Amino acid sequence: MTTLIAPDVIRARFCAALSAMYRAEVPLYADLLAIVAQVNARAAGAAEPRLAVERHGAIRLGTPAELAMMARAFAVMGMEPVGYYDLSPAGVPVHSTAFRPVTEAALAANPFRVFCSLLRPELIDDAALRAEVAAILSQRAIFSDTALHLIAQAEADGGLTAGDADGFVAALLETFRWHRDARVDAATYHRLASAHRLIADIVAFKGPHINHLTPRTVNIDAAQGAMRARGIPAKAEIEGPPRRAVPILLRQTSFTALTEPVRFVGAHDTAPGEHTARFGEIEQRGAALTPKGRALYDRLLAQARSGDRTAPYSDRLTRAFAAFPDDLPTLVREGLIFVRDGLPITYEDFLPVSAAGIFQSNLAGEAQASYAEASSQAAFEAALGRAVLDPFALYAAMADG
Ligand code: OOG
Ligand code: NI
Repeated sequence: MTTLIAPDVIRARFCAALSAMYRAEVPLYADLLAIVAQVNARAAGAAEPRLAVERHGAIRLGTPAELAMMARAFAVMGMEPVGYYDLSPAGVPVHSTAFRPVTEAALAANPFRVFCSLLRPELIDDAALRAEVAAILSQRAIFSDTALHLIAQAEADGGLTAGDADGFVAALLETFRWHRDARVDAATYHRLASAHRLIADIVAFKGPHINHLTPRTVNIDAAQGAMRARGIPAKAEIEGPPRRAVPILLRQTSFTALTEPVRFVGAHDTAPGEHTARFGEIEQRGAALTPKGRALYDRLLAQARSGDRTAPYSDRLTRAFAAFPDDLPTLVREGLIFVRDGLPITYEDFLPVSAAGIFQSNLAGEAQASYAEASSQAAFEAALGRAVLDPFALYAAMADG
């Protein structure tokens, strides 16, 4: 009898391999990890075992077929699509889900998740460019034959043996690797980029290079300060709720994406191109909000963002969130957070406004116009080949009564 490896173990191996690859490819990310480790070591609660491993990464896919296969690859690692995020109101032509472990045991074993976006070509106005994008993407294969074979084998056998799990991790890692050689010439790249820089990032390359990884910190304000002190170009604002006594949801910051050399098809080595995509991020997580709490969060965030523009954003945010209770008994009594045994349940998902802010800060100079097209969870799920899970239902199942 052959022994199959637990999906949690395959996910942990994949996360470790991805982290090692990204640290080698993006040395500034290794610096960021060192800063976060220092900040966490100084903070109370540093003994927490899950702190050292990355919490998430992100990729951007071009076609429904790529998304459907990626969902099968993540399933081998015990990761399911949770939530639907429409980024088009923020002027980003993608919609997304998060592939993540969904049970408490799986989250505790290894919390790694991937924010995964799919291009919405219907948001490209120019019909000729839209056709060109479809033609370019129809010609690319982002998974190796070995990866495809092992995904099918895992599905047929209900898992992978130790040796095959290692083969799977190594093969899938190639899909996430950066490629300096673009698949298009410089003129095509610039045509894509002038429609939207993100379209060039998704379409012009051999695969969906991992565009960032994100360790967890217990003090994001200190980590942001430490980044600045080291001269790392930190994003202007921390995304999400303000600093609070009882942290809620998710706060995030990042260093802005690096401009890196690329080689376009037919280009001479004397005229290198460049592309800006890869960055590093930090996150701090707090309590998962109930639908009632989330509605309050969304309302107060909108208030802060639309408020008096002459005041600094952080002041507007603090002022708006004065209306969000900040002590555990009130949060529980008013039904704003999910709790079990008196403790908040940690938020394990993402926030669409924050995600848009992370995208935008890495698209320097990109206009912020929003797309008028309606969101399309049904189209996303058709591409995915299944429905996404409802995050609120997952938290409700973990909570008391
Ligand atoms: C994903 C941005 C969203 C987050 O942490 O909210 C994200 C991307 O840039 O592809 O990762
Ligand atoms: Ni992120």
